[in-house]
Amino acid sequence: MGVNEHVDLNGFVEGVKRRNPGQPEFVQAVQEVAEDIFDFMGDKVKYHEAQILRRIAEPDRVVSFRVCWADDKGNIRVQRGWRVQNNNAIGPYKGGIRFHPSVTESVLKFLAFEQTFKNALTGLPMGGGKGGSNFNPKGKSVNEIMRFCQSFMTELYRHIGADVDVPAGDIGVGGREIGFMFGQYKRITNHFTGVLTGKGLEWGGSLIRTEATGYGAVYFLQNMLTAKGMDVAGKTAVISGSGNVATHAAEKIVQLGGKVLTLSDSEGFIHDPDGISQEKIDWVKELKNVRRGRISEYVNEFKGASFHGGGARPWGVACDLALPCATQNELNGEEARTLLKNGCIAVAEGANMPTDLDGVHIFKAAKILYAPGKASNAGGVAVSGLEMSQNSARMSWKEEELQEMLRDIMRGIHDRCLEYGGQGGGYTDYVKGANIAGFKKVADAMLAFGVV
Ligand code: NDP
Ligand code: 2IT
Repeated sequence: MGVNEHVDLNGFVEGVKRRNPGQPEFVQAVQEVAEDIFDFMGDKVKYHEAQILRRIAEPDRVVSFRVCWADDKGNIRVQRGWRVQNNNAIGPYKGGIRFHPSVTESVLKFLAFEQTFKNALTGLPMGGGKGGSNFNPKGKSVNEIMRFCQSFMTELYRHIGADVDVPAGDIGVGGREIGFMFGQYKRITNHFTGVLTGKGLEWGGSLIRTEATGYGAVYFLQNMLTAKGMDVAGKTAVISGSGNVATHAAEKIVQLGGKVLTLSDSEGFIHDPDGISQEKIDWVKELKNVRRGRISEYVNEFKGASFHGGGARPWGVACDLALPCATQNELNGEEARTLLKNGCIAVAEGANMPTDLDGVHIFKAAKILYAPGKASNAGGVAVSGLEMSQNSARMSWKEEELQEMLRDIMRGIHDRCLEYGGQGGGYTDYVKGANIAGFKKVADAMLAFGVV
């Protein structure tokens, strides 16, 4: 027996806090996973002795770098960039890039940690990573965005590669930014490889990557409802966010006969009691992707809708289904209680860690259908994995084939959650199921490699 057998959950979490001062998001993500993993490890001495969870919670490396660029007035601006390479036990590091003023090392470390479990759950060979910058794209000209992306890639390129680390989009990084970064990577290295995913269809991108996260989250929700003999049709849904994930989740809910009541951004939420139809969703996509406007503008276009400002969140609107699709910690314990009180039966997270730890405990205690982001938002990275396969084989799958693969992968993740999260009496703890299934795959690979 080794010296580590007596470390318990509290001791472990205290150690994580001590080693990561000032990184609350990272500690939160590790604690949430550790609560389930310690339970699972119980008498499984091999994981304790090999310190597997401790090793997964210590990134392989964190690269931090300066990003300088000149704004349109000629002022020199200085930002910080990072790439967190958390774990590559089962495949090259894989995960998005986020440009948002709220980005810190703690945020990217939590995202790279979560990504490690999420990517394992997809069944595809991808490790976990995440990157980004505290750069704020809002209000910047296209030329400023381009210069920033080029400067960011001028350092990042030396840390990534098709078999090393494959970034993609996340908050503030969509097709336009991936284009600027891919262009700069190619210019520096002269290599046309699948080094980024979320690429344009003309230059190596995959069909349905844009839709995959939001659609996948609703497929997961549908799987949870079906397991209980229910359906999306006729149900009301409250969605936060109005970006890539939120608009495509809304689209799929509408396609399946549900009614979407809200969307939001960092300034507040809109409530449309008539339902946000496909036509209205298309208008929001244009607002966000082309005009780069704010969700508050919705009420000028569609009468009957109201805007609730001051950063208000939509969780007080009564609904059957809730899909947080904006950002981390956007749904707290009190809001979780409000959702339950108003009759919400299912929550599927499109964002990463949108529910804080209190909220997670409340949903678990209420035994509702609750899917954590690492399970329900994995459709995006899964189709990124399929984009990597297509790039390696230098071919493209058809849309119907990819749609079926995405549905199949989300079904597979749901099955894995059932396998490890079934609690008897018909209740599935999807958080526990996702944590254990993701952990087991990565942990067993790490055991095979010895002490590295
Ligand atoms: P987008 O940039 O397309 O949209 C982000 C949306 O969230 C915007 O409406 C934005 O509002 C809002 N938002 C961002 N930060 C905050 C904040 N601090 N407070 C309130 N609202 C905020 O990003 P995505 O849709 O791609 O990402 C949304 C979430 O989904 C993130 O958690 C991301 O990590 C996760 N995710 C994304 C995947 C993908 O494939 N894109 C895959 C899996 C998960 P505003 O414009 O005001 O900032
Ligand atoms: O959080 C995520 O899974 C993403 N932002 C997508 C990552 C990817 O590599 O497609």
